[in-house]
Amino acid sequence: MFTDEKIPNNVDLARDVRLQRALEAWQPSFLSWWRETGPEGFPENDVYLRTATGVTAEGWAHYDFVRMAEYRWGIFLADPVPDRRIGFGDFLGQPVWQEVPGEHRTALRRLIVTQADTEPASVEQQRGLGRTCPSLYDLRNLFQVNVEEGRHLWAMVYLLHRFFGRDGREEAEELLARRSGHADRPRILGAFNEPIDDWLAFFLFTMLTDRDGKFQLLALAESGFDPLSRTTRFMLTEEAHHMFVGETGVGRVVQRSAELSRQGDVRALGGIDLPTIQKYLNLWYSISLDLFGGEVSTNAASFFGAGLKGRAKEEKFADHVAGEGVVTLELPEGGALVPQEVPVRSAMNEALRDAYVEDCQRGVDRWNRLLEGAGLSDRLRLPSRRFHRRQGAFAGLFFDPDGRPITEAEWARREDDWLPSAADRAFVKSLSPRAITRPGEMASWLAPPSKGIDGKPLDFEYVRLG
Ligand code: BYC
Ligand code: FE
Ligand code: FE
Repeated sequence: MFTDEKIPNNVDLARDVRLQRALEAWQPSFLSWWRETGPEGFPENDVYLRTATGVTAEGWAHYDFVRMAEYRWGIFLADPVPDRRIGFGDFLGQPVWQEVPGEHRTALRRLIVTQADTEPASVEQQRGLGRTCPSLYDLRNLFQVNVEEGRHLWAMVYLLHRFFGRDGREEAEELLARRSGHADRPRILGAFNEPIDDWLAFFLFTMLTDRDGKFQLLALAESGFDPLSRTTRFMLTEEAHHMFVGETGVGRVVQRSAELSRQGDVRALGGIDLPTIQKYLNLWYSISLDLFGGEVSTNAASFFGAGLKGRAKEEKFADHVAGEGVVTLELPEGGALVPQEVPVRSAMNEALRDAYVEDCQRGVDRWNRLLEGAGLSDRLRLPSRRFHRRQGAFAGLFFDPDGRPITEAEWARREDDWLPSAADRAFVKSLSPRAITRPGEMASWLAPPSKGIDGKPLDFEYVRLG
């Protein structure tokens, strides 16, 4: 039996007995899923974690030592906007929905389930990383990300239980039954079935794949279904930290790589060379681009028309109906890239991808300033969006990182120059034979962060090992 105290919430859970029962029935399954597929090791350790205890701009985060299994996964919706109206699509200007409109039920459930599925998937993917953490600070950040992805699952399961009746409850069970990378019951989207076997992959995942999360959540925050909008708006405040972990994580690897390159061979000195970092970047960027779906998508067009999923920061666009007009996309046709006119609504995935690419570029620019500051002329860069795609118009075709079409034979010849090879992965793994858990100590291959968490010093015991 849980109470408001055990599950912090601002949805008046105590007063909705049916919902409370449904969530109570789901909670033990969640906890056994967490034990089975959540972070390996450290189950009894106190971790210095932030917990959401409200939604006000200041002070929603409460920091304290908690054991992860006792984390208070809460249910929070951002405050309602008075007289909120649907901001785009065919129902532009009508009051937002507080209940699910019957005709949009299937589409909405599908959007929510797809979003929900990524949250536990990422926890599963990151399960083993604690065993090779580069510092106690990083270990704590990993666990922070993990418990918050767990909370994001709770956020979506709340919507399924509260608004979708029996099939919502069934979907909530399924969310705990699928497994990342499983042959028969994999997670829904490609990126969430890829292994994250080392911390360089973790940092690129939180930089690039959590950033897909940011843009998908921004698009869902525009939704005419108000509970989804309010839930995702609050999730976005947590997402910022995940991307911070990724961007600064890669930045620290780049920094160390630059320092070591002035002393000699980076790998021999225990660092990760820039070409290897670039290959990891190529991999996780291309996998994450796939998460936006096809360049031309009737799904996206109908989500938009129905007012279910908008564009990131919809208010910045001039035309919120987008009922007519075309955009020109360069798409493959008969072995060449040909400019094609696509109805604006059918190109909504590409519009969201554009915003994402721009945001990624800003992060890469910051890494490059680190390289510049270290006096190096080498730079990192985002590959072409055509490179290594498995979804959308470029899937099944072959392009080099500049986006030039190549043959399959050339791809096979060059793949190991562009994506992490088995040897690269083995090398990165070899740098972390064990967890580094002495407070303040850092692995050889990354620079210390510029500051600690919540004003604590770098040598703070973020995870108590005693
Ligand atoms: N992998 O019309 P299309 C996050 C499927 S991340 C596998 O082009 P659509 C997080 C598609 O389902 C944010 N399948 O695509 C990050 C469709 O299947 P059906 C997650 C894919 O529907 C880190 C078919 O291909 N949130 O929060 O316009 C850690 C044709 O699709 C993929 C969301 O995704 C793929 N990559 O767009 C933790 C938001 N891409 O109908 C958390 C909700 C497409 O033929 N989801 N397909 O069976 C959506 O809005 C849409 O489902 C998508 C796809 C944007 C993902
Ligand atoms: Fe999340
Ligand atoms: Fe996240």
